[in-house]
Amino acid sequence: MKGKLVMPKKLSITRNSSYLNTLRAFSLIGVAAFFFQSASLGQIVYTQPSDPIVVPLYDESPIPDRRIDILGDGNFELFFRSGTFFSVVSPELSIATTSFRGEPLASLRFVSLADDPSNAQALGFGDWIGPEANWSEGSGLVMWRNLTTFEGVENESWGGSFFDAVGFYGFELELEDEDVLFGWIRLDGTDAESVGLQVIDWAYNSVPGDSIRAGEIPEPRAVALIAGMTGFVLVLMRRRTRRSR
Ligand SMILES: [Ca+2]
Repeated sequence: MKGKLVMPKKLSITRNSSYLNTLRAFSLIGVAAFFFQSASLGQIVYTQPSDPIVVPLYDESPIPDRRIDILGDGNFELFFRSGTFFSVVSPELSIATTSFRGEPLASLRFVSLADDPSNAQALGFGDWIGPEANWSEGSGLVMWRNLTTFEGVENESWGGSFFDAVGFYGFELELEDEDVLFGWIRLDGTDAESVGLQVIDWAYNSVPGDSIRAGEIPEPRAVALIAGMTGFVLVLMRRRTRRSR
């Protein structure tokens, strides 16, 4: 009850200063959004080829279109291939093992399974890729197929982190000045039996040493700015509604 008597007097003063506050807060939010974008999300460099890069079963040797130029500088950092190892155990039994691997062409490490450094881990969307990950060097297995032939009867089996899955291959790329960049490559093994392994897209954080989340892509600056402004206007409207009551 007391408040009701005081309110009309204060209202005009509050309103004037609230307009000033509006302007101040508005510009502050804009500036904050701008810097937030430049400091974090704006540093992600994303590449999506027009078509997925397909690594079929029984790929004999690496060919240029399966090589990945992560930085877009004309040099390839790694390639994905499949290769088959035949072993004849006895006249009745033979085994053909095809492995799909990521092969570094630069100083590149990959996120591996915690209990098996030869296997690449299929990271989930949003997983952090940074210094703390399980890093392994060299060739990383992403999926495999075993074809066993026993007395003329074939038995096929598949496995590996990316088999029948879409996941993120996390990498750490060491540059010439020994700075490191973190990034991800999206691999699709859902059509492994019919198509093979598909390289969908990739991204890296261009700030050396800064982590990236699996699947993270650059967010347009304007979107964040508009989101910030919209939120602020909503708060303002609520305040006004409350005051005019
Ligand atoms: Ca490159």
